[in-house]
Amino acid sequence: TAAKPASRGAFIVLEGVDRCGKTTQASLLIKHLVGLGLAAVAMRFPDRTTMVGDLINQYLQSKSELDDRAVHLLFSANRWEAAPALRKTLIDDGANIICDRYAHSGVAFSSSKPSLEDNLDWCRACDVGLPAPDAIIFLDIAQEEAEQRGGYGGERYEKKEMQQRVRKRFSQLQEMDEKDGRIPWFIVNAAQTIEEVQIEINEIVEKTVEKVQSEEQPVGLLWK
Ligand code: 2DT
Repeated sequence: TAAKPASRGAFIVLEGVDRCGKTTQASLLIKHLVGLGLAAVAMRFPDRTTMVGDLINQYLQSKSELDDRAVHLLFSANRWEAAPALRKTLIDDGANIICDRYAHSGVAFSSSKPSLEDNLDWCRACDVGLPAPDAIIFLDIAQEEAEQRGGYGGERYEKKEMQQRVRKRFSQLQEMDEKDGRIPWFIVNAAQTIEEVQIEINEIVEKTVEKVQSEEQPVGLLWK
C-alpha cells in the first residue's frame, strides 16, 4: 500500500462565463504546479466521458430535449459520480485538483433559465454535500470583451442574453459564499493578457496550496 501523503491536496475551481479563458488557464496552471514539484490533476465539468456526461453532451449539442430540472439533475449527478475519485485524489494521493467549472456553473446556468429563475435554492440543493472547493477563481470579463474573442460556438447556452444572466447569477453566488465565509472567491480580470492572468492565478493557487497544507482542514462539504 502507498504511504499516506503528508497532507491532502487543494481543490481549486476555475469559473467564469464562456470565452473567459478558463480552459487555457487551467492547463497552464497544471504545468506551473508540476514545474514546482507539486502533484496536480485536471478535472472538468461537465465530464462528457461518462454515461451521464453523454446525455448532457447530447443535450448541449441540441441532439436531445430535456426538461430543465431533469438536465440540472444530470449535471449534478455528473459531479456526484465523480466525487469518490475526487476525494481519493485529494486525500489518498495528496494531489491538487484544478477543476474547470463545478457546482457554481451548475447553479448559475440552470437558474438563468426562465423556468428556474425563482428556484435558486432548489438548484443549489442537489449539490449540497459535494466536496467543497478550497478556492474559486473567477475569471471576470465584460460581455463585449468576451464576444470579441471569436464569437460563441453553437452549443445551447452560448447566446448573449443567457451569458449576461449567468454572469449576474455568479455575482449572486459569490455574495452568498462570502456571507457564509467558507469558500473564498478570487476575482481575476480576464481581459488582461494570458501571461498577466496566469501570474495572478499562480499566486492565488500557491497561497491556497500552502494554506491547505498548513491548516490540515479536511475537505469541506459544499453549502452544508
Ligand atoms: P463547457 O463549455 O465548459 O464544456 O460547458 N454547465 C456546466 C451547466 O449548465 N451546468 C453545470 O453543472 C456545468 C458544470 C456551462 C458546457 C456548458 O454547460 C454549462 C456551459
